[in-house]
Amino acid sequence: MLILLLACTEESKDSGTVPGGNDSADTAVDTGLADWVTPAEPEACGYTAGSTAGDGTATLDLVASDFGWDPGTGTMLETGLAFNGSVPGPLIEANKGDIVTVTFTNDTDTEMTIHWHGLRITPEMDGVMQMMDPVMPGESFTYEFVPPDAGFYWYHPHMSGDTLLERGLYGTMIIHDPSEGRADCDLPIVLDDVLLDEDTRQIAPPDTDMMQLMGRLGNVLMANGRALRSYEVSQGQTILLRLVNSSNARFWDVRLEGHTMTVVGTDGGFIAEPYVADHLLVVPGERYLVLVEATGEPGQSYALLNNRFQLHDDEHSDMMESDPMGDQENPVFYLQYGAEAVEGTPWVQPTPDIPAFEDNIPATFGHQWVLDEDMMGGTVTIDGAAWPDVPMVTVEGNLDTLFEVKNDSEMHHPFHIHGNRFQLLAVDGVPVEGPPAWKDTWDAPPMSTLSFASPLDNPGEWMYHCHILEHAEDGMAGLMTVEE
Ligand SMILES: [Cu+2]
Repeated sequence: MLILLLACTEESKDSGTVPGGNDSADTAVDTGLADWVTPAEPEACGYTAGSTAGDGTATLDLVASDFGWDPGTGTMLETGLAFNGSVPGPLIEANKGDIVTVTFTNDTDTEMTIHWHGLRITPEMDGVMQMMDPVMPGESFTYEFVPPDAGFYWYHPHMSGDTLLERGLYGTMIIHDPSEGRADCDLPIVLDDVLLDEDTRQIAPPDTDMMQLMGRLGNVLMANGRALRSYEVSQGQTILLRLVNSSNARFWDVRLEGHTMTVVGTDGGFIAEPYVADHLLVVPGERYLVLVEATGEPGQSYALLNNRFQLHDDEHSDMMESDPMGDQENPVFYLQYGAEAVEGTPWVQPTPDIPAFEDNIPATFGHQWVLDEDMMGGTVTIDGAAWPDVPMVTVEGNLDTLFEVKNDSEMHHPFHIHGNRFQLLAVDGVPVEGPPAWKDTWDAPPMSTLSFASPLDNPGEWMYHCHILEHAEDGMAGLMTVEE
């Protein structure tokens, strides 16, 4: 590890891409690289449902292609990619139980599969390379699936994820429950960062082994593919923020200036008992549904602010980490209040019946995954190996089952399991607070053990992996067979 540390220090000194704070005193906006970024014109926020056909189907053509996009610097990204010419790609909306048909065409020069993150669908349609051939450049593949659960999900390529998501390939999905209420402003927000070369303002090439081991932190923070967006709201409205973290490695720790954030849902949809959060940690791949009552002053704007999160434990953080955004709180996007107050639509919280495992810990133990770093090899491992050598985990299906993730490394890892839904029960044996909630992605803190449970009601062969995309590409991934 000493060699790697030295390499890291050297890199930080030599690299021009690590500004070490903002020395431009006259910039209006205090971001790590504020002088690069121009705030966007305010855009409308409304209730967006409407693309469902209403006949039990939702159909979409999805084309990945080269697409130059502007993250807010005024410079188009030459190596940019997009679905249907927008970053994020099109919002896919359907009702739970609908037949969703997505005809995907790959107009890039990179083979890929598309993964529907969080959906409990069939393994054949899950979009991982173990279950399907990659869609080659110039070819198409039709995904067809039936989302069983209402919630907020997202889609992205599952091969070369570390480079393809960075370049712009991701999009969101809302699966509605027709009985659910609506917010005046229903706002899906993809939290992402991108690492730009300081001189060219183009996507910096993934360079060092250290970046691969640490995960790539960007120097521009974006909401929906652009820095410093602003959304028009009015005092009195209800706002539903649907947050998803598509970053390669950044853990977002966000709060909303001047407003109360009430968590009304998680990865697997709405929860029965909302709770207030002063700030919210959103790890790569994770989602939160946050209700905000628009109590701000007419004419004012309020920022969603992101705080630095240390990916390493205290002892190793200073040595290991260099966050180009610096240590300060950075604005991500703004809520811009109009001049008039309005009478908003009262929020009606859905009341899903989520069985609480915390009161009923399963007697069946499935598996304990062990996450670690192979310091000599400079890589990350699960169960002592890297993909494809991680041993297969086989568990009985349709049986309440307890699992553990034991993180023996000095770094946080966001752990994601495909195909089934889980409840986090405890960290180091201490029960987690809060109402029962369905999750497919969690933070595994350094030197800690997570306990979680699932009914395992979706059989098949499923991937699990760290959602730091560099780690996933480096082999921090395995397969679990959930038997019929
Ligand atoms: Cu990891």
